[in-house]
Amino acid sequence: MKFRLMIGAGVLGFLVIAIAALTLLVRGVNQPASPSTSTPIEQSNKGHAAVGTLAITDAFARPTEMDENATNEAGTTMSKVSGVYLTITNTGEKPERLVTIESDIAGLNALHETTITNDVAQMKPIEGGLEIPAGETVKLTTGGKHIMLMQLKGEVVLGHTIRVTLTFESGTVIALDVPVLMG
Ligand SMILES: [Cu+2]
Repeated sequence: MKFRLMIGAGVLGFLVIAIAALTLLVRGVNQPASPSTSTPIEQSNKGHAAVGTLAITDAFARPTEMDENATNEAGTTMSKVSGVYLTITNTGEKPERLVTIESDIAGLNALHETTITNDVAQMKPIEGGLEIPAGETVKLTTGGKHIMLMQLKGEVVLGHTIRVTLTFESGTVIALDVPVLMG
């Protein structure tokens, strides 16, 4: 029994080293000099978290992209942005409201809504937070409501995770690691 356990540990150790080496290799090839404050994926529960009667599922962020709308919003020239998309489920008996969003990669984290007028997609801030009615699920999607990451402190890199903290009006705080995917 003990012997078997030791073999298991040996194989696991080898796998961990092999994966670490591969990760280094891939990162080395893809981003030779890209500055980033996000961290590589290491948690298995990335994109999911639950506290009390609130659950976040299927969270993901998109890699950094240029945003033409930033010109209108911030009154500055085009800037780099990213978006976070996720599903919030409220199994409680009272409505909840997402009021504050923070992340380790952006200086400004805002709730946005994309609307299409005359075939032109436009984004505008959602004022007053986002309500999640009792017993319901609200989805933040590409092309719908979403979290906009602005004033980026570094690149949002494909394959890494960013740390996002959601604060609700009730005082519930949910922190989760959001994987960066091509959504
Ligand atoms: Cu937006």
